[in-house]
Amino acid sequence: MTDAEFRSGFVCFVGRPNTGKSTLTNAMVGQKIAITSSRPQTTRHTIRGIVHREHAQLILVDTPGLHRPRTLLGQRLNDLVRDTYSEVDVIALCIPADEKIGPGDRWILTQIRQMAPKTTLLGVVTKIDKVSRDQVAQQLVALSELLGPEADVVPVSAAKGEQVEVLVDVIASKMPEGPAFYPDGELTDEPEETLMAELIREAALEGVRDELPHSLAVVIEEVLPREGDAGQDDSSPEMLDVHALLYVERPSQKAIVIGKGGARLKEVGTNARKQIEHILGTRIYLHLHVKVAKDWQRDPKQLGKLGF
Ligand SMILES: Nc1nc2c(ncn2[C@@H]2O[C@H](COP(=O)(O)OP(=O)(O)OP(=O)(O)O)[C@@H](O)[C@H]2O)c(=O)[nH]1
Ligand SMILES: [Mg+2]
Repeated sequence: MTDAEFRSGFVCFVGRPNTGKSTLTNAMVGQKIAITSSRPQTTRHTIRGIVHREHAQLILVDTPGLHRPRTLLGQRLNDLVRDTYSEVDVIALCIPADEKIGPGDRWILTQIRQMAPKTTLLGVVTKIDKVSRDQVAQQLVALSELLGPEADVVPVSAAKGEQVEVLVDVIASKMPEGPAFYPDGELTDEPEETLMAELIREAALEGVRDELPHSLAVVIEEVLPREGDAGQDDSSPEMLDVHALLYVERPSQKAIVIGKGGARLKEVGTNARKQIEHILGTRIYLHLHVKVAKDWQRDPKQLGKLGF
């Protein structure tokens, strides 16, 4: 038998905030490249994850959750997602198994149909470990009715790794024939500084409530090799000094992020450092500073400075 044809292409995961898009991206890639949290609106830029298989390469585009925007940041994120619709081969609409399909989901579908009427649409029911089999079946039917008879619907649990490989196969089958876009082994095109900033933000999101998650932004200021640390031994691992700024919108938020006697910030630093070292394979020393950038989510100038 001759080699089966190689397929490659782009798929974007879209859905309301908190529906498990980034967790699914990580599960399919097999490594954490996108941060996740129980707070909605965790993802703030499109993140490419690359899935390598013998006969296919999939480029997953994880996108920010979509909802009616309340700030300029929200508007910009929505625009960003709409822009990606036209650049992909498949759009996968993610709906959690444990929440009823609602107006927010229908609004997203309308947007997809307007922006990319010809793009292959796929339904994904996420978080199936949270409900009974019956409820999964009901959600599959409901999603199928929403998307119409042409669209496949796939149930998946990224947390438990259930059906992840099935989803890879289904998406691969919808990709055009063509060569790989990325070299073997490359799992993302995220710059290391972005990954670091995101892992710090993820650690800082842990345990904070209400408006604060939305008000947090992280910028890496400087990454410097630690001088003299290598000592005489050339084989000793490199050490990096990473200087990061955590932006919040109000002084009261700064106090929360820092915590009593700096305890919270220290914990954030420890957690983020472990994750960053794991991903980069390098020892790092994290210097975290918290700054107030008043109402940056609504301020075009500040948004620009923060990269939005
Ligand atoms: N039980 C369970 N929880 C999940 C699963 N997938 C994601 N979650 C949880 O759902 C929450 C949201 O996950 P994310 O992956 O950050 O969701 P998202 O869609 O990327 O969210 P935004 O970036 O804000 O749009 C987190 O607390 C995850 O741990 C799953 O398969 N099972
Ligand atoms: Mg996300």
